[in-house]
Amino acid sequence: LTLGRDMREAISRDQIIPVYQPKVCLSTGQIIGLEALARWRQTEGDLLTPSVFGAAFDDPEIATAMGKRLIGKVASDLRRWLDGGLSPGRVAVNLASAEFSEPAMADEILRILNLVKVPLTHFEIEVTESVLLDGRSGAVAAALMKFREQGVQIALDDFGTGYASLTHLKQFPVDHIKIDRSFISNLEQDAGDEAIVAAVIGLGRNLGIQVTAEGVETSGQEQRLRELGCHNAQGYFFAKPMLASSVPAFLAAWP
Ligand code: G
Ligand code: G
Ligand code: NA
Ligand code: MN
Repeated sequence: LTLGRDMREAISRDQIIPVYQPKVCLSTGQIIGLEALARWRQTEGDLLTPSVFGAAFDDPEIATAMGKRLIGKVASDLRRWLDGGLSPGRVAVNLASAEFSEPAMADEILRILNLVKVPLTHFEIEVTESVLLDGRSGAVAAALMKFREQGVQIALDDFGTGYASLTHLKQFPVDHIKIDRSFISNLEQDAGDEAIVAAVIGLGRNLGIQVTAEGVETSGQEQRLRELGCHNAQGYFFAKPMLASSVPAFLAAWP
């Protein structure tokens, strides 16, 4: 309850902002996109992570309000970067289950994205498997189809930690799979983790779905993932999430 009040206030004061973490193509080394992650910037300048306010994503009204604000900022950041001649690739935004409870959500988000006149193919939506499972799956599938018809791609996040993942790949329009970082951290030491990662990469390749490894922290992990044929990777090894103001210099300096 206190969190709800605090978050409404944070939203109205425009304190919910995106930070951006790059995604890298493992075969070319190029930046293929950025994931936007929500942060709460308090008056003192501290950036709080969703470990403090993430519960607010469970409340349909607050989650929707935060999501729209964030997406508006993401869209205008992208507009500015493109105008500056930068190539940030596709920018992904996370959507929580609660945000799908509002029937007009997809149309509203598409409207916000269209305001900046950036082709919708520059955007991506990330949802976890739990979003697909929560009893609103018909509404979720309809919303995802609507995004995809407009060129927005869909990523299935934290893949491998949910249930019935393989059915989801048939039932929902999925362009990307993101392998949960719990399978990556011991990739080089744990043969079981490596087998799972290799299987997911094979699945993606056979289904024509791009696979991204999350939470890559070492060059050894990056190398192994490349050998296994993983398309893309994201993690502290490449870059930590950064403020929008740091993105241009980062992109310019990237080899
Ligand atoms: O950086 P990290 O602490 O950002 O994120 C923690 C968790 O919060 C992750 O599971 C991430 O997907 C989720 N998260 C981060 N930003 C958003 C957002 O804007 N919307 C939703 N729904 N979840 C987010
Ligand atoms: O659930 P989702 O995958 O959206 O959340 C991504 C979370 O993982 C965010 O909290 C982000 O800050 C964090 N993260 C990103 N890269 C790394 C990494 O290399 N190591 C660890 N431990 N966390 C990471
Ligand atoms: Na995500
Ligand atoms: Mn994830």
